[in-house]
Amino acid sequence: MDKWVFLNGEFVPSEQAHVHIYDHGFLYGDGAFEGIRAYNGRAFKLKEHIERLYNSLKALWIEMPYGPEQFCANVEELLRRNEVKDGYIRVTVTRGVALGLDPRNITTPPTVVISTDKLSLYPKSMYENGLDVVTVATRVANPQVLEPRIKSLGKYLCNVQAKIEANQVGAGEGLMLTEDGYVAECTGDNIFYAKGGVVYTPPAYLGILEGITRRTAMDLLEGMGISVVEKIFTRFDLYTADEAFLTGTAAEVVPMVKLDDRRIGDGKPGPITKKLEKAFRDYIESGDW
Ligand code: PXG
Repeated sequence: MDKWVFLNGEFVPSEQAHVHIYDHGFLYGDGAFEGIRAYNGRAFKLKEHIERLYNSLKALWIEMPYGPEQFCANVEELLRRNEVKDGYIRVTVTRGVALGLDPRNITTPPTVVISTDKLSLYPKSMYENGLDVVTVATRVANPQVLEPRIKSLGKYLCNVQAKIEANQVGAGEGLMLTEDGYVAECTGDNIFYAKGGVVYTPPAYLGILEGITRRTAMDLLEGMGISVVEKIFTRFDLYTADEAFLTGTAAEVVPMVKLDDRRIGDGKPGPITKKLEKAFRDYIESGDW
């Protein structure tokens, strides 16, 4: 057997972990997910991830038959069974099974899948040299249409489209703007820049995902005596910034050295970014999270 998967209340061998063809997640993108990192056998910020998941489900009106504590216990049990040390945990919850979009037709509990996997690490050069980012045409969803704070499956169609756009021009990431042209976030990362020793990042209400790594970075920066201000800004602020970086579960903290072919600062990872990368690494190693 390859490994265990948690599926609808049971631990099953991965080759037997199948989801129904009429699952609402599959048919309509009707569900929510989380991507979590495991470090040294423990899920990083598990409580925060599961709290965000339950908030997503609440907003989507998907009712879980058990609470977040039980969910966390299931994740931890899966980590033990699969003997994961450093890896990736994928959590997916959908509304359940029914053909037809009317949720009243659903007769099953929500579909719950938890799986673990190896983490495909980014090349070391990405951290050493920094990322080349381009602005993509695909905008983040307008909160009047699709609330971006819900980590919903359906919303990620925009992010996949944005990633394709970035790939097509060979960029490391795609910068997504709001409909009004304000800087929102990248396809799977939050964005920060520093100017005059102060760090800036867009506020959550602008229409971004409230990243768990974003919060961690903000706390670590404040702990180092560096102010972090949430404000609305445009690409001009990034073009003329001293330095910039991205945060996310997959990339952790990664320098961003170019936007739309303009060098940011001197085009090298900046001192605040490097300090934060080290603080993040130390924080992970401390295990005190
Ligand atoms: N913005 C967006 C749009 C994201 O999808 C982040 C910011 C960073 O949030 P966290 O909480 O990770 O700091 C994300 C995170 C996946 C996957 O399966 C996607 C994310 C994280 C982990 C896995 O592609 N997105």
